[in-house]
Amino acid sequence: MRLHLLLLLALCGTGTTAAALSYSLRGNWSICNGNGSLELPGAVPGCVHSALFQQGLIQDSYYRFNDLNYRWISLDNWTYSKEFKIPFEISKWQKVNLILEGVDTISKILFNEVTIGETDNMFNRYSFDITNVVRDVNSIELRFQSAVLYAAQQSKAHTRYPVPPDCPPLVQKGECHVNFVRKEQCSFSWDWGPSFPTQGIWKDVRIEAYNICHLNDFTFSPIYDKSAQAWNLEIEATFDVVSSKPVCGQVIVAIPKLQTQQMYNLELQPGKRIVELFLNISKNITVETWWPHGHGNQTGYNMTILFELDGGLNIEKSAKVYFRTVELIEEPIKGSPGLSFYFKINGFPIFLKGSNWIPADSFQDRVTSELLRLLLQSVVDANMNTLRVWGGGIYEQDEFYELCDELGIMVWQDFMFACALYPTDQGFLDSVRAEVAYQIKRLKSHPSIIIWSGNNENEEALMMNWYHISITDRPIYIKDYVTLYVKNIRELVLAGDKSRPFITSSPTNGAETVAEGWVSQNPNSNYFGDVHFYDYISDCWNWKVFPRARFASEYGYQSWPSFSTLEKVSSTEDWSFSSKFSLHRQHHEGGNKQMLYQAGLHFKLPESTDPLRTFKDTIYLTQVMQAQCVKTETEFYRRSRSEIVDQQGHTMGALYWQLNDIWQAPSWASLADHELLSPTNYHFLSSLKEAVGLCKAQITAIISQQGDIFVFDLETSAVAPFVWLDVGSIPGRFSDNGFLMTEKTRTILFYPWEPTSKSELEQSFHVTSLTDIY
Ligand code: BMA
Repeated sequence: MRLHLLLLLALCGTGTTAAALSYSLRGNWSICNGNGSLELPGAVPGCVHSALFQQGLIQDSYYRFNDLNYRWISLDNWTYSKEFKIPFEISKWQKVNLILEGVDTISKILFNEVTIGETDNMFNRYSFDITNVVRDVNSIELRFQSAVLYAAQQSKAHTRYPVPPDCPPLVQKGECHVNFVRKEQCSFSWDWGPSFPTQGIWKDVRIEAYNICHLNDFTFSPIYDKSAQAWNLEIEATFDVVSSKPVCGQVIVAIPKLQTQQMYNLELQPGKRIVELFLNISKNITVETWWPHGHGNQTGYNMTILFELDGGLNIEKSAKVYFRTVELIEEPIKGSPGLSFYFKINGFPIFLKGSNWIPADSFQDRVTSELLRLLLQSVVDANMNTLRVWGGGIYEQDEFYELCDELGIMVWQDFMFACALYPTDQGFLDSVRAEVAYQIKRLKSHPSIIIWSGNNENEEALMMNWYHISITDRPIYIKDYVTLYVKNIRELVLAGDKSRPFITSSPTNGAETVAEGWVSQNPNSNYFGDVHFYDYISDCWNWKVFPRARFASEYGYQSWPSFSTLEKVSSTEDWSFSSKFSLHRQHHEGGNKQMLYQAGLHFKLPESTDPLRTFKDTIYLTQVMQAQCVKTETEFYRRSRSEIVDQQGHTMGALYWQLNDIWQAPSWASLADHELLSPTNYHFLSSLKEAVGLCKAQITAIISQQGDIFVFDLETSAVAPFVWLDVGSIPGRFSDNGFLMTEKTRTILFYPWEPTSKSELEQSFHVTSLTDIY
């Protein structure tokens, strides 16, 4: 057995005490289903689906129709258990806690056969006192209840009035009542995603033992004092003091690069204690601020905090501190009614250009550091500076935000509520309050997060009456809305984090929403706040159809993923646009028809005699259509920054829907299987279907290697629009793609993300241009 024993603090010098020991319960556990007919090993962190797959008991869940075939997994009630010996003398410790960083979702926890607690929120962190039940040899059991069954029970128990929507649209093939459970909302299906309501322990589990006192967590917020023209740092440390007497000592906070060191005296009374420290940085020292990508550096400073307490107890922590200010500016605009809606970073107005982020996989244990880094690096490589972490997914893992800090990606952080109304009974609110307080603490020290937003589209759902609520019943739902997002979530944000703005919803009218009692008649107004805009009927080459809004936080068009992506999860009979598979993977009503309609406005639709060729060409054309539509719309928003036309304009943000995909299916994503659409610009004087003189372009490539990079020297026999270079499943990025080739030769670079060879690339290489289907 591998011991995961971590000595948190070094024993240094005579009389120095180890403050705490931590023993991780990561690794192998046993899993069994409700009636005991299935027993298997499973990894923690992980989930039942992944364990079944790893044992060869199920196929890849994303293959063909397996989302339906494997529905039984999430309808069963599974148990995770483990027996273990603690590799240190447990009786020597005054307090022992079981810490669960993430449990998915509904479970009862037994420790040495004693029930020690329950969980009902995958976004919360749980800590249970096990001092009186822990022994040297222990057993632990998490008895899960299916989140789908739990959600149904909760909805049924809510008898006073319904809380819609009951179920997702049939086309999504999902589960019902997700709004009654604090779990990733899109795990019950979405209009781009499958239904995989996982069960399991999705984050770290450990045992923590300590004497005297323990530092539970610490946070910090840099605050700029305008009048003194100096930076300060507010530090907050939370302690559990288990000593029966007060614990005294001192704290030393140091930021060497800023020549800053400060010492404070400390007296901690027994019990849970919060220590607040205020660090002044001399105004004579130049502090380099953190800037978004494209606007400056992301300078950070190493800080250490050393608590030297009675009895030789030393607790030392270190962190990277970044300094930046953020303001949301809502002020009158000359020549336009309403208010502006834009962000100033370090006092400088910045256009937010980027996209919306969804969970990178249905099974979070498959989301690796490498995947996050590749996706986020692609964001900056494409010259984006912002991602919106959308409210139907998850609060992302720490590494996501650390990378955003490092890369200069601004994060618009939703709280995890989306496209639904929510209950507000006390149990639900208590769970949400714990979740929100915890997430604020966990995330507030990241400079990348520039705004908190209460939910995704719930103000709009309510006020545009998506669920056909009678006008007489509406006040009940407005009251619930205000209770949840204003009286609870907003209150917690204001108390826990003064360093960034909060809005109740997206889209919202900002200050106007507040003035109208927290719900606006039309939350999607062009004159206030942000908008979400989707139109699949109008011609997307006509920029006049787009709203000249203050801030477009969602807009987009669907396309199909590349054939090489689909090939892995389908079989030959699936390879046509009208196959059962193609209909099954499309979760947006009418989506496949909408794509062909939009493509048909400017392109000839593929009609090869070879059905596979037609399928591949159709996929390609949906991507070309999507690229053109998103380009036209994005350029419109960028132009609208400096214009007021018909009293509308001053757009200061364009975040298209959506950056990434959760599985291989049609969606609004333009970054899937690690490919990146090009930012290159060009203008067509007519629809391509009317262009005359286009003839079939023979495009060849000579591939050579230069260090880690591959050079593709292309040559074409004719003008070729939308040249698409494809290297199958070899992950990497082309320096340009989807481009118009008017010149005879062109050199494109390929940056592989994993080691590959020239011959592998030559074998996988495939090039398509519009002339192939004309
Ligand atoms: C918005 C988003 C998502 C959805 C997208 C495309 O409503 O917030 O809920 O996936 O549009 O329909």
